[in-house]
Amino acid sequence: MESTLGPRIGKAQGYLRIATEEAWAPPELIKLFRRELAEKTIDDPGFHSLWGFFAGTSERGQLLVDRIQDLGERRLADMDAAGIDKALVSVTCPGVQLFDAATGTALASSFNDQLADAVSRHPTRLAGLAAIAPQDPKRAVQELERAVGKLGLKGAIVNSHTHGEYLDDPKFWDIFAAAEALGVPIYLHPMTPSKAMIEPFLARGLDGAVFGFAIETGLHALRLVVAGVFDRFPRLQIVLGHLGEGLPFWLTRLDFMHNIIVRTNRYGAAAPKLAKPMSAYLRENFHYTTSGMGWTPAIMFVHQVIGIDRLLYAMDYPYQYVPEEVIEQDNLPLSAADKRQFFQTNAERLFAL
Ligand code: 1DF
Ligand code: MN
Repeated sequence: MESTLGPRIGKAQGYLRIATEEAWAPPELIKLFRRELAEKTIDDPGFHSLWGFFAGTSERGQLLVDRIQDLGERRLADMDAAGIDKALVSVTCPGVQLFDAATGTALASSFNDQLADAVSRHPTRLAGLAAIAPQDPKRAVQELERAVGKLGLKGAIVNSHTHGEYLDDPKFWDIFAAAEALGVPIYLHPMTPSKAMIEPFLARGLDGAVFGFAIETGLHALRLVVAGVFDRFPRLQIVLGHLGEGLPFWLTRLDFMHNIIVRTNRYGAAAPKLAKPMSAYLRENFHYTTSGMGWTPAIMFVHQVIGIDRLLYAMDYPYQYVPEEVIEQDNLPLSAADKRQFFQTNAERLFAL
């Protein structure tokens, strides 16, 4: 099938193209990132390794900084040029999770107000996910409820670890309870590996989106599964980008090995017996987007082992603004019905667009 990108061309294709992992940085966040890069008061080696481009003057850095702040004409023009009808926007990683609890909580509500305001100016082109600060779980729940109930945002984004902590710790579970009750998903977006495991990645420049992101975030997702989060919250939906950070490739091995672990009770309460095999949760409680992975064989593998109902399009603007990848995904060897689910209706259903 041919593809012609351009404004609103999705309609001519028989589907709208909805991109679901699209980054935004409020100018205030860029200012705070730059201050932290200079002053180094926060002990997060991954942040200091990767985020230099926000302070530097490289061509890629400049382009990213220009594009990522915009929620108006610049972004819409780039969407038009790549044939993207609607972008589900979220604050870029690590977002408000970099800061202390009070700062992160205050920033989250300010950013959510700003995002909702931009959506109200371009309601057909933009939708948004809420920023929340897990550093203060109680306030995070309140902000999620406000952002969804009052501002019309469509769920929340969490950028993997928060100061080295993972959401499988029960102190965070009220956030899952709230998301489940509201019927909104949580997008588990990558972050550089936490301090406890980043060193061997840093030593060879593998900590960022090249690989470290996937290890950190895939681990986080599996920690949720084996902790029993989805036995407790069976309707909770987690969204993973980058085609699930590699996890769909692991389904049968996870089941085989995890079964041995729980049968022999090797880790006691840390790895409890679950109601279902690990793969069942990865099929029933997760959705998978193609952010940064516009590659036909990998997408078709996830289509085969997970299924069309949980596969969604994402670009990862502005980090991977590659219009050719939209053409590749227009030309996936899928039926017209599956392609419409992939680009449009799965996102509309999952995020209540
Ligand atoms: C990069 C990629 C940076 C993604 C990101 O946030 C990011 C990158 C700072 O290429 O450096 O979210 N990503 O999702 O792939
Ligand atoms: Mn991203």
